[in-house]
Amino acid sequence: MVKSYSERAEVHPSPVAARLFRLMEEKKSNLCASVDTTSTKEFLELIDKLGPKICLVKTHIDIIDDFSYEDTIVPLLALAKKHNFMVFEDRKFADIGNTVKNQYAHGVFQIAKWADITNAHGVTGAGIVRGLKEAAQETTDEPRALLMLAELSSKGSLAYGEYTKQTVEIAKSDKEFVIGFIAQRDMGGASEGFDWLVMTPGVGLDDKGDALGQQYRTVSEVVSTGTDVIIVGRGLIGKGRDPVVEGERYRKAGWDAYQQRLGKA
Ligand code: 5BU
Repeated sequence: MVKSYSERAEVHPSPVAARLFRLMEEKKSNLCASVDTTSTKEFLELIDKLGPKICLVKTHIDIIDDFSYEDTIVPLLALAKKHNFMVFEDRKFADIGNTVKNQYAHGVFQIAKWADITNAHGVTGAGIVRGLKEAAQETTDEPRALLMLAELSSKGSLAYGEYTKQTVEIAKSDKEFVIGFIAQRDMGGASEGFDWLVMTPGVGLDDKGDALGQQYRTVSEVVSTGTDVIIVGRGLIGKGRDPVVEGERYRKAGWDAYQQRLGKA
């Protein structure tokens, strides 16, 4: 039986996952907006428009030309409060534990200070989880969480088979800090007591892909194969699209697909 987001919130060992599940239920949204834009002004304007429709904002903070903590992050956090969404920096850490510890907490972006969630590749082994967790603990009293990159949406991705399996093994090394995966489908774990969140990029209702290897699946396809949170970028904010209209369209599609998975629709 598929459990509801609120049932999962009640017993989840991670306060980050529990909070996310609760606000998903409150806002009736499993939509994460990937706001891949290069100016702070546009970034904040789009997020303000999409805010009511989403549970999560996914950032690539290093693509913003005029980034500053004061002018980019402080207003982002104000919008997160105003619209009640959480923040996920799609940093894709991929180095040894000691290096990612510095990359997560320091430098220009200081990701550990403001992002509720970030993600990491398993390629360097389980030390990456320990390094990131230490950085979080040394940086802030706020709860932080990690997603492991088990699968990717792009054509020709090398993350499959044994690589994916071993990445899932790494996730088991920390039940509280690792809340789940970026993946294209359910990654199991329930029989061993894990309740992993699966977030899925490469979701689009109008396009099949792009010229650089991206591949899109529909909302109902991904939710039916185990996705908890749909990640949508250009489907919401691409050229010629109205983010308010598309935000509601994807929110509704995601919520309807979730209801169907629960057997309620
Ligand atoms: P799009 O505009 O919906 O194609 O954007 C997808 C976003 O998700 C973009 O920020 C990518 O970096 C990110 N992404 C992805 O597309 N596929 C993956 O497997 C992973 C991340 Br991991």
